[in-house]
Amino acid sequence: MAIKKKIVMIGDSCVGKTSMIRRFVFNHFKDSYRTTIGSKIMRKELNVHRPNRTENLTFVIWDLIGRKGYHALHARTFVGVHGAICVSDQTKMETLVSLEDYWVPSLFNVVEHVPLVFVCNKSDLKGEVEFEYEDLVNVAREYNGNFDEFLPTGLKSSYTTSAKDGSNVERAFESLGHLVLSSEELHNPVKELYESLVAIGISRSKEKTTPLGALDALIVDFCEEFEDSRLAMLILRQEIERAEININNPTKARILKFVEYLAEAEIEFLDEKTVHSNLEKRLSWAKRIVDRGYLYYTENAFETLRPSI
Ligand SMILES: Nc1nc2c(ncn2[C@@H]2O[C@H](COP(=O)(O)OP(=O)(O)OP(=O)(O)O)[C@@H](O)[C@H]2O)c(=O)[nH]1
Ligand SMILES: [Mg+2]
Repeated sequence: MAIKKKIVMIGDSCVGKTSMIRRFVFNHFKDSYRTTIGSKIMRKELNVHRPNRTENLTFVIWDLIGRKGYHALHARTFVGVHGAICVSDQTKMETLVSLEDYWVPSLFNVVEHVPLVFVCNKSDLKGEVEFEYEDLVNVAREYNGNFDEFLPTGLKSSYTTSAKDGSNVERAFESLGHLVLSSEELHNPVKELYESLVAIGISRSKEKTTPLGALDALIVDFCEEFEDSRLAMLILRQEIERAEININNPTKARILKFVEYLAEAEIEFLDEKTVHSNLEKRLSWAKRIVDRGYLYYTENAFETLRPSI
């Protein structure tokens, strides 16, 4: 029987998370860049050759926006994760630092000590390299102490990869396959409940007065109406694009528009009273956003104005 495992791609914007999935699932590469709005889910089956038998493993791969600050969205995505691919860009030192400072701690806040595979991507850009493979191995060692002993000869828990020319992409996923099967735990409902409480707690307590914090809260609030987070994300993506929000740098004016669009979308599947109370609640969050004085919201128009002084 196929074993299903949820894994997640973590790492800064533009490091190549989506490109690695695209290479692994479709064996394809695109030069153009389009940031991942919210999260996206892909599936891929792989055979993992264990010492005694071959396991048929289905990876449910969650692709995530790499913009930092979406604490609630990230925490929600991390619930129930069995492993992660931690992606850095070998041409940008700060992307390696981020894994240590931000991404792995955020993940471990929700799911403790799941196995990780570390990659420095874009190895094809040889002339622009800012750090060495050994630097990556040193970071990986901090978290993956003895994980390597679960891997068969030839596989590792750190790689230089290129989504562009395909090198080591499949091996990185295959290694994670071995690691998640090795660290398989018995089903533990208490732990799962705890994990979801942590995620909800993070979403409630977080900073909602910045545009990013408010958008983060709105995304998670909307998702909570849905059992099917894939469908929720599809609607969210559509409404985010319709409101012309730059997900990496959202503004108050656009978020207010987005809140209206969410209510329009909800009319399709919720009763009028709930839609109205959701709208009131979300408007109150959006109105509290402090936009550092650059943006003004007027009743009739959503305009971006530069202060005259
Ligand atoms: N040369 C080279 N370019 C790459 C490689 N992987 C990704 N890219 C490029 O880097 C850019 C960003 O790639 P994405 O996969 O969209 O990055 P991401 O991490 O998903 O970014 P967010 O969704 O914003 O978090 C795109 O223009 C890709 O074509 C690689 O291995 N080599
Ligand atoms: Mg992406």
